[in-house]
Amino acid sequence: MKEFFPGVSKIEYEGPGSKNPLSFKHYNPTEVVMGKTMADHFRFSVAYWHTLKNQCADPFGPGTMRRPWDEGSDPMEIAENTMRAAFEFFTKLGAGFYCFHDLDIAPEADTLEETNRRLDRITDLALALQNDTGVKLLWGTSNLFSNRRFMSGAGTNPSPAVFAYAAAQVKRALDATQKLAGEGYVFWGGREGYETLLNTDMGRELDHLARLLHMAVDYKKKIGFDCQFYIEPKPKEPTKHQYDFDASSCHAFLQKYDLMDHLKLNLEANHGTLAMHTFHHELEYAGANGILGSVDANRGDLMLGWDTDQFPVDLYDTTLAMYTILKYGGFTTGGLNFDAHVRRQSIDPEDLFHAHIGGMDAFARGLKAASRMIEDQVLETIIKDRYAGWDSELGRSIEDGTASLECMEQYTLENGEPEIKSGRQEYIENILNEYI
Ligand code: XUL
Ligand code: CO
Repeated sequence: MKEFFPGVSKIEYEGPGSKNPLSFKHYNPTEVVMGKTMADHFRFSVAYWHTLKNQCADPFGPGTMRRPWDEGSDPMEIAENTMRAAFEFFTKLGAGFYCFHDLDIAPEADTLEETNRRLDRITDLALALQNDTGVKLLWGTSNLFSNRRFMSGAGTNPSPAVFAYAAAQVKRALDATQKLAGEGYVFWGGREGYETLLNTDMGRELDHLARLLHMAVDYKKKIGFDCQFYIEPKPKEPTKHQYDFDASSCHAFLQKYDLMDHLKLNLEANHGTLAMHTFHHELEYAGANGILGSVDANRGDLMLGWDTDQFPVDLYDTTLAMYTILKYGGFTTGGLNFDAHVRRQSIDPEDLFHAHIGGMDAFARGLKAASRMIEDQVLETIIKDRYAGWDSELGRSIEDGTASLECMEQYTLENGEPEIKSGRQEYIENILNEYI
């Protein structure tokens, strides 16, 4: 069998002293942190579309990647080679999971029938490779944004025939995800938004998007497929405005359309920052509202206004992300999917390993720092103390709804000017830095 990464053997944990760039310095899959192995905490996943398929074209030039699995002229032969290269990569890296769009693994043909046949054929191979290696599917999804038929959206398209095409594709992608025992399924609204409101019926489009999700919920039930659904917020790109703007707009959408029991969020760091939030904010919002599901791990660039999908290496970010994920109980069906690609100049297949190793080590350091903070109850103590007044008679009467405006007036007349306290932000930031 052809080896696609001949210069790389299995990546092992060698510890912080190691000078071997193809080793983990911090991610030790079997090390137990707060009662769970690191592998179980993270459930690291490789994104098929970036790591195997992204040739890194940009608006000024075509892709720069020349991958050995991309050679040949028969699209299905390329697809099969790509799948074999993928599993060689997953196992050498030691990532337990992967994620794909239907069209990443099976190239789109001229008709839906032929595309479906290709998907059936390639998922046979994926299933065999999953069984051989033990690598699992974290989630599947459908690409409802590349083909020109989806230029005006999929579930939100002005044409019901395009809606139907998208729904047909979702059905088959769900079948494929079930066949591969995927633990989740993601809906990222790739073009579910608008370029101009001058030609857009926003209310109707939102109703239609909800219909697509309800159809998927019904179908999942019908085929007896037990997986978690997620929607993935992103504020813009490719459209000027995407309806799933951020965690809170997705939350409002799920509530309005009675979908709260069926979907959680797949939060992507770079999508959060495009929405002018920190990744930490998006995780906290989702956690506090019971919809924190899974994570697309990456980072943006402060100097650029688009989705750069870089590998996460900022320890401040990974610490606060892991702190929040641990605070809300850790992943169940979700995991950390590296929705990230190497830079256009990083053309060696080996760069794919350096990128993932860096991301995994950065999250391992974040986990260790976050777990020490939780053990010492640093932020918990500070926050508990800051809100202690709410455990008093006054606080409880407000929280349990028994107090009225008249009671508040009575209390204030009796007690006068309230005592105010420092928020101590700088003090807390200094403590945080000691843990990082
Ligand atoms: C695009 C993006 C997607 C989704 C899956 O910005 O993040 O790759 O994660 O469709
Ligand atoms: Co993503």
